[in-house]
Amino acid sequence: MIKSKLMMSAIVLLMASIYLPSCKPKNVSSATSGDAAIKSFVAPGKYDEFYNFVSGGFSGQMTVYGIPSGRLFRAIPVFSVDPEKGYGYTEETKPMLNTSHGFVPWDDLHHPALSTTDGIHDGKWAFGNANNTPRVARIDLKTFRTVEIIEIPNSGGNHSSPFITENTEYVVAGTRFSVPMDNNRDVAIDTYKENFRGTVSFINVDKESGRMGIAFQILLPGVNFDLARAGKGKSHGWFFFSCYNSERANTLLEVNSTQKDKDFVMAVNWKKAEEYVKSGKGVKKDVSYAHNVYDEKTHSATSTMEKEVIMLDPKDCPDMVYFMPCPKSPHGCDTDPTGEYIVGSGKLAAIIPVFSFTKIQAAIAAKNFDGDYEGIPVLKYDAVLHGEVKKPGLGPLHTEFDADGNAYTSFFVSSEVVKWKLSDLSVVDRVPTYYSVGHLCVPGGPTKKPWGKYMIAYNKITKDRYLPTGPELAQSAQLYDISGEKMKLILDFPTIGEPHYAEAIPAELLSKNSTKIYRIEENAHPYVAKGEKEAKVERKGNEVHVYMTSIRSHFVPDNIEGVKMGDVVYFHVTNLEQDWDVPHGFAVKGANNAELLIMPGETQTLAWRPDRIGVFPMYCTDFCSALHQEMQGYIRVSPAGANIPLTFSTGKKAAPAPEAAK
Ligand SMILES: [Cu+2]
Repeated sequence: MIKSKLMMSAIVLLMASIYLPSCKPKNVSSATSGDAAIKSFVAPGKYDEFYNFVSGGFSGQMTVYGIPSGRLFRAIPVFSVDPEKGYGYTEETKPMLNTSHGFVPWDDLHHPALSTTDGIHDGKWAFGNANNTPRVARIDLKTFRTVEIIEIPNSGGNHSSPFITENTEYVVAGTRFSVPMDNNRDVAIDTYKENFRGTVSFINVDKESGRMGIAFQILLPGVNFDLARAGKGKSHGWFFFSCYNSERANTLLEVNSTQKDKDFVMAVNWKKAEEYVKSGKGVKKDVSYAHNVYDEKTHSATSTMEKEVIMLDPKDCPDMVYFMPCPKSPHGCDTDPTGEYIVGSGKLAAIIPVFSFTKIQAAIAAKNFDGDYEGIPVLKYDAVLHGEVKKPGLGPLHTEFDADGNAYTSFFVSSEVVKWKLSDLSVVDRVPTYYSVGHLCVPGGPTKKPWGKYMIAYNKITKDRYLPTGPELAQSAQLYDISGEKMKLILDFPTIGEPHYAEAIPAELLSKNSTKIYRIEENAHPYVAKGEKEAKVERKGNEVHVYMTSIRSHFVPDNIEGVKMGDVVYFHVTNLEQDWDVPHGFAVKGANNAELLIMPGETQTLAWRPDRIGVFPMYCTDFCSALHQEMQGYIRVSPAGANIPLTFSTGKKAAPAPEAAK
């Protein structure tokens, strides 16, 4: 009773801290260091030192900023359609957003993860999670494009994702919402405790191609999984997941899931799980989930429905899963660069528990259990604890590390970042954030080799930090210099959507591999025109396929006649340029779907369904040359029964369309 009253007052405090505008400290400008401008200044024409991959939260995209300048370079469309790039609108990219629920145009991306080899950033891929309709995406860091998306079955909100193992053997996906499973899905919500279960999925990643596949899932009690980190070094082979709602409440969670003093960090021995899968302990489950892959040779995506996953039940697989008590609704669950320490962060806690991997192993060997939770052994808190960071702040959320044995923990409620030492757990510095920081990023912070130098705080509230822009304000990041003893705020920069989590990587690891063009001779798109001579228009029933080319500053063909009402016109536009940074665009009047943006050597397709007769202009939308404005054409649409032959031309008399194709 007392505990729950205390908890209520903590919640009231938390609410107050969210809504009180008076949280702005006096003399804000004095919080910025005197040489801030020099430290974050990247002169015109100079490069940034790091790429910062930031989740776009509810925008469903990932954004890329330069550090230390805070300049925005790119928004990478991942789980939402994007009118700047045509992603999700072109015929080639629509399959990327296909799911077992059909086409989903907008999702919620929370956590980027950058691939590692031997625990160190390798610059190959970025992964991101779709929170709402559970999926994991892979982005190719040569092109900064989403090339694969896999849906996660038996999941109800993919928050605890996409965290990766040391050699990117696996990407994990833990479900936030537990859900009813198998054939027992139409159940009363208040049968939660009997019928709802959680899962974590291990998705394997091919070392060379990066191609993903769900290796296995683990069936778990109906808690909410929040975040996760793989072990590394000595703890390689283990994965740690924070979970809350061990009360297994299904309503008013802000009260009902905060009743217990401690929830859990779950430790999974995934090497052991692999053995169980090999020895046939897994049960095949009938499911249906989309697996979407973009092929860079055909410039097209395919979507395949997969039908099966292997499920491991800890009941049949002893020594695979353990719970460790962790105070007050844990969010962050972070392993230090050595892999020895696992830092839990209870959202409503006033201490930070640090677990020791060595002690976890000893406690497991000695069966030093505090009973079980739904059949899974619970390790004794004191037996696995390295120690607690005392009085660090209120509401620890997430921890990153530098290479010098320091940890940086964000505090949402007290709106600050606290630096502490892993060796003796002493607090050595604290700085305010403006306001209510969520995750942090130290370049390389989750890896074996933190690059350090900067710490970036991603804040939930920006009230009064920028010029007002109506009811919705820009969310923001704040950059701190951590090269000295004291952390120094050096820059604010606005972000797109909610900057939920981010990773940063040295620019040189990516910039040298960046794709400049697609080679036209390697273009295997079924509707490519590899030169103007191959440009043509073909009719197949009511489909009209335009094999169109674009090069500065004209289309071939640029005059098309013979289209009739009821036709669907597919403009397959190949950009013939073989020069870096010369995209062309394509738009036709009245297109309900989209426009196109086509990279050098690429083919993209716009499907156009004319809704009236007439002559319709079309033009290039990406300013490509001095005569960009001249890059235009016309397409004529006649009545359904008209006798106008299909013809096409550029700069000469119209040629008839090939007879054979009619
Ligand atoms: Cu152009």
